[in-house]
Amino acid sequence: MRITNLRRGRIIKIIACVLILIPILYVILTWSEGPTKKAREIYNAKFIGAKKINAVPVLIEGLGNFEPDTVDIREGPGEGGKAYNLPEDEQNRGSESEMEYGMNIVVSDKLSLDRSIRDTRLPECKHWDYPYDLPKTSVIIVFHNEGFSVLMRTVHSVINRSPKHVLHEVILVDDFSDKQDLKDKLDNYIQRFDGKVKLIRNTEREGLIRTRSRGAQEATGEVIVYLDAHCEVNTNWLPPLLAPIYRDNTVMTVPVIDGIDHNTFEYRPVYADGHHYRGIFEWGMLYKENEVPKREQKRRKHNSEPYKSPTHAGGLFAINREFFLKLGAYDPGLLVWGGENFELSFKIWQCGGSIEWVPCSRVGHVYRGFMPYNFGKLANKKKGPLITINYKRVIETWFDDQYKEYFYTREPLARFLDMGDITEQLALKERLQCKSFQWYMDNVAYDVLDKYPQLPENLYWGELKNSGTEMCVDNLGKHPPSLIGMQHCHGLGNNQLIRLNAAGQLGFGERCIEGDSQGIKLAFCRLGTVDGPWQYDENTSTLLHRTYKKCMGYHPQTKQLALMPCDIHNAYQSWKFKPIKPRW
Ligand SMILES: [Mn+2]
Repeated sequence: MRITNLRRGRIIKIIACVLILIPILYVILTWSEGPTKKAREIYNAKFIGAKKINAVPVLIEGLGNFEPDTVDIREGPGEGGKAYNLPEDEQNRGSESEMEYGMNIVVSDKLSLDRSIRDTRLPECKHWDYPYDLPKTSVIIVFHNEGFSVLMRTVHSVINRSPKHVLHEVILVDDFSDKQDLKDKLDNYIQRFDGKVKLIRNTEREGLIRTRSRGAQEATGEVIVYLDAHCEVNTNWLPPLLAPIYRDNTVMTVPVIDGIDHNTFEYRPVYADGHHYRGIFEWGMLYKENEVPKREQKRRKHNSEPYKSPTHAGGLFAINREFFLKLGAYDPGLLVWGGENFELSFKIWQCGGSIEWVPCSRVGHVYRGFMPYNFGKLANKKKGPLITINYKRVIETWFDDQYKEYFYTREPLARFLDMGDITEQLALKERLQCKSFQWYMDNVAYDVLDKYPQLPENLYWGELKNSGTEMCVDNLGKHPPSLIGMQHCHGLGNNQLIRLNAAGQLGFGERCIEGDSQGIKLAFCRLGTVDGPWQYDENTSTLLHRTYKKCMGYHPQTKQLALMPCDIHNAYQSWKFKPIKPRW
């Protein structure tokens, strides 16, 4: 009896000791995280007593701690994110500015730089408390010949809608613009921000990718946020973007993008209410989005919480600066624009980090009608399409061999491109002991193969030449669905590069060729399939549509391509795949 009592007493003592030791150990272990942690404690001290501080966001009953107390109600053109239409006598000038900038600068000039926009967030977003001592942030905005008012509205929205103690600086990086109003006028204008807005300029054109890396070098905040130069950030956009990085500084976060119309500057959501999408890709490295799969949805308690994403569109994201530089920033061998979003994404995931999209952080972005500038001298240095060169560097560095084949199947000419030297990139991958692409596909991008299955090899690829006309099948640069036609063979690929794969799919790039009673059409390939109805017979040179049991042929009277009863003696039904040899 006594003995058991004694034992019981001892057990209680041991438990008590353990209970006391755990918090002490916790403090010791977390203390060793270094000076940033200590700085955080100081900030915390200011806020303690006012509200409980949590390392992770907490959903509360009332308004979240960073929410503005009042809603910004303003009157005037474009206020509330409404569309603005020019009076008739200014419409010509407006159209001209659209030709010059890819967006209507005359409209933009009419709207206040401080205009209000619709709060497009889920209602739940207003009720999150975030850690008060979020990391100091540098917002980096790269621009080249941007419209002055569009650029400045981006800056105004950041200043107006970010917590002062978190926004460390806004860095404008000018990639060698030549527009007059981006010179002295800009220097003078930013004086009003009392040093919070800095401007640095390239002395020659570097391209978006290198200019962004330069911004990261010059920034002094703990976290950097990249924005395009034609954005408007929405209510309380920054804290939700920073909270996941506060928790874990290897997380890169991405805001959900809203659209700003390039003609009327109307602000409106791109995505259906309450539905979440994430970034994926197809095997030609075109960026795609997919509704967040169940597996990822289920991991979260609330629909407004961040979710993991395989990749991102490229322009807008937040990342710990040290982590970004440790990953080598962007591969300096990437040229101008394109593929850098994939490079960064694969690198982050495969080398120990992760990407989260943040529904409560909304940023409006002007989608331009077209790219209003050329690549200048930058394009002269390389032979072949710049973007495909970039993709090749990225896939040769980060893909496993099996997946590289899918890319070359989809982009057969890429094999012939000179991608430059990737030794440094491979060394970085080795040094950081990054995981395989297979690991990434299994654990992160597991929804990609559902939408874009592995590609069967090409049985034939090149131009498809008709013996009767000596002309080549050409998609005429149109968007699907549309009839395709014939043009003189030019041997350059582009709109004449056709592939027939081992599963009978005939296509241009990511598009498919289909045939029916109306003719031969360019069509969207059915998601999740890589097969098709076509069969080429080398002996008879005919192209059979197996479903309709008819052959593809040219109709000399209508000058249209059509499905017709097969006739092996008809030269207009005789086709030859002619390999393309790039001239770069
Ligand atoms: Mn943009």
